[in-house]
Amino acid sequence: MKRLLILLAVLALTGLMAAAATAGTTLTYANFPPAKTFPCVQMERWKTEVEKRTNGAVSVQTFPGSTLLEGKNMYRGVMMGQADIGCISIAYYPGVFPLMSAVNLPVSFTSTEVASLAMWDLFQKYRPEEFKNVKVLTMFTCAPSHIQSKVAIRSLADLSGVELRGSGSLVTFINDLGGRGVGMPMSDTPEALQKGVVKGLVSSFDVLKDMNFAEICRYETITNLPVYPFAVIMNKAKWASLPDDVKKVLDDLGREQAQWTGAYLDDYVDQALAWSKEKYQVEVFRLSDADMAEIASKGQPMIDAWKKDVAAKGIDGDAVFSDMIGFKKKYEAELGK
Ligand code: DTR
Repeated sequence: MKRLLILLAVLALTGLMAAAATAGTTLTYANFPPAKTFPCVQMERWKTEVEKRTNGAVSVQTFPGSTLLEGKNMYRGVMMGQADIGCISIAYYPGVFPLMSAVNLPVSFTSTEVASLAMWDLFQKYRPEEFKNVKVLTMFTCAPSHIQSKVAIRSLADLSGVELRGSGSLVTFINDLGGRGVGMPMSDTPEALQKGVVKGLVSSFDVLKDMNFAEICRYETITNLPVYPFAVIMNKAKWASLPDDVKKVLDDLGREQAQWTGAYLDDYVDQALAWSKEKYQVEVFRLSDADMAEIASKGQPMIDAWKKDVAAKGIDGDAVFSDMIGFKKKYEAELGK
């Protein structure tokens, strides 16, 4: 009797395993900000496309809102296989991705679609060492960053001593402009705002709506500060285990997904600002020409500092930078953005 039971159990298990094998592969995909935000919107679009294009051979299980991995442990978590796929904000990892941090420099990107395509091309051209531990599935950026604050910043003088949350080059920028930059991931920002640790943040306007920051940050100052670069990365062993036809589907989607995300966000930031004006009557300030010139004057030293920093890591910053500007101009002309 006991033997029979064991036999039955073994048979049942084998049956289950066979069913799992025919059902195909499930990939887990972790993301740090809440489900409504654009990195998660693009994640759901990618899931839909992958499931469709592999005819269901691959299914993707998504984990938004730091439910599987958080902003700062995303990279390690994907390398270790805690998630198969993860979305990282490059600015949250200072010094780890020196070459691709070029995209976070003040070069006046005005369109997310342009910035995302330029980023993708830059990555394809250099295939930088810094990503050798993972497979890169796509890349994109957020839109240009602006100040969103509880206190009115009508001029740079008003910024003096004001704590604002940022990341990457934006922290340096806030400090250079007289404010106090506080570095933290987007997902920690609501609490920091609530507790008064910061009086605002510097980010693209999508979060006014998606994180409901418009409710607490009633003042928006147009600053056209840099975009933040993102990468969607996959565990290398998991990638290697995929059949070639699936790999092809994922590879073919890389550039398309970058463009889709950029185009989505370009539209969305305008909608988010309009929504914030209507729902919370937020005020939007434009800085004087003199203040905008002051912001522009901080840009070159940051670019020079980046070039010096990457040179120490064996990267030809001049070449990378001029390629990025070349891609930017090419897409600005092509897309009329
Ligand atoms: N501004 C960057 C990137 C960013 C823009 N929108 C979102 C939404 C969710 C997470 C990150 C971002 C930042 O502040 O991290």
